[in-house]
Amino acid sequence: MKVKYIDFQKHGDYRGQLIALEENRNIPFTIRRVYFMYDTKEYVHRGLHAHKKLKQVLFCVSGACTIKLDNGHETMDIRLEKPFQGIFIGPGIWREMYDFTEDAVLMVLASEFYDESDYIRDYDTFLKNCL
Ligand code: T46
Repeated sequence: MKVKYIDFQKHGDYRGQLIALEENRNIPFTIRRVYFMYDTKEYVHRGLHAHKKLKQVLFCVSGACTIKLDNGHETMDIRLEKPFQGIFIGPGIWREMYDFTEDAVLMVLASEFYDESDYIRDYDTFLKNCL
């Protein structure tokens, strides 16, 4: 699966923790876009699509949520619950985000500007592309 767990280095001292994110260093692409979601209701499922080209790194800077990843052959669930834990998702992976805590802030670094034509929103079309 084109998915990789990233443990960001913590620069901690007596004042607390600091995480640094650098393109083409600990983030494996050039960062063209950053977005985040918050105030997500507990029962909500977001995502439910794949991307043709986009690479992303997702992490919860606050709270927690679960990401279901599916490459058309196997699925895995990852709980993002620490600000230093990130997940790299490459193209061709169906994703679904759910079980958000009330305080969850899901931050995403993306390799491309927003482009609706990069989305595969139909699961059967996604599966056909996986063959
Ligand atoms: C993804 C998962 C993890 C924009 O105008 N610009 C943007 O950069 C984004 C990401 C969204 N939007 C608009 C498009 C929709 O009208 O914001 C609205 C909500 O977007 P969407 O329904 O696509 O959100 P999610 O949570 O289902 O998916 C998002 C990303 O779109 C997607 O690339 O991988 O987060």
